[in-house]
Amino acid sequence: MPGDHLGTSAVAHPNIALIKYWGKRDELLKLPVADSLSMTLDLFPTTTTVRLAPGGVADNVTLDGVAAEGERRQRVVAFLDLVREMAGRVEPATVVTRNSVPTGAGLASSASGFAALAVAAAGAYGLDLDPTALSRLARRGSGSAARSIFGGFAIWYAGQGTGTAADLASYAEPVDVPGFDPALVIAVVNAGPKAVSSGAAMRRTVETSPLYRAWAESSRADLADMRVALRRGDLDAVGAIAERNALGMHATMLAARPAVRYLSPATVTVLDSVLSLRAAGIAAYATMDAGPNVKVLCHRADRERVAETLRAAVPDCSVFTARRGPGARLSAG
Ligand code: 2P0
Repeated sequence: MPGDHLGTSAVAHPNIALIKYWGKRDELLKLPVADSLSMTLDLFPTTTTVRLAPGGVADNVTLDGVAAEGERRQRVVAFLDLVREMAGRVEPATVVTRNSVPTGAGLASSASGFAALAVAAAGAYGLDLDPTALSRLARRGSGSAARSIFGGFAIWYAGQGTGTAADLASYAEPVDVPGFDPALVIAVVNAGPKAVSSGAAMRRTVETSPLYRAWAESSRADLADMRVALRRGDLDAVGAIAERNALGMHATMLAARPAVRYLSPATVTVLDSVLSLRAAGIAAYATMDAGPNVKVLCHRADRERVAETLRAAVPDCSVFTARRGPGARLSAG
């Protein structure tokens, strides 16, 4: 309940992009250069509770049991400022967040984090927002969070232009593909935090990579092909398009000056084992985000075989198997 002394809690899951978001055209509004498309997972939820503190002097932010400081805290405070401005309220809040995914490891903790915070903070401050407005709000915390408002597959529209009109036009919505329920096998080859944040890496790529424009163009074409492949429920086509889109994104980063390289030797070993699975007739396709970990899309019937192959390829990696999961929602805390 808004203003309840126990606070308002929400849960959200990370999403993995099949067509990547990489690059903003507006840093403040977090407006992307191109549309992207993702699958929300059923693993690694983030639970966030927002409790108003009318007598307090400042926001209090706890992340996985530790008081957040510096830039991490500031990002949450700036988000709460936005919610307060929308709600015409001024009270500070206490925010408590629990992640079940290694933070900062390219496993989309900021997507589940800001999606859960958007739902919880909107509830706590008494904002009545529909899912589109929640998606737009979540985007202001972290671009990819716009997609975690929805379960299953979601497309996030870049919108056009600048300013308020563009802000209104950039949100995610579900892509309805009822019969399509693949597995995503996740090989965590390194759960440590990344050396370059995705925000800084995107900026450097847009500003300095000579390949960036070409990638953004080809990503638009990939998205059109992806929508057709999803509608057909064609896992081979979905996987092939997702894999080429991800490799293209990493290529444009590698061409940035200085290069942004998230992929490690273990990543390449996993990519080789994905190729060997395909050579053996198993439909398996890889995608990688802002980190060395690899997510492999496959039929659910093949998930054990794929997981075993990845474990054998990199014996000290951790392997998780996900499928499509739910959208962000209020929870009991
Ligand atoms: C994505 N990634 O589409 C892409 C692919 C990583 C690689 O969205 O600066 O944390 O907060 O908007 O959303 C990671 O970037 O960046 C991301 P901000 P975010 O999932």
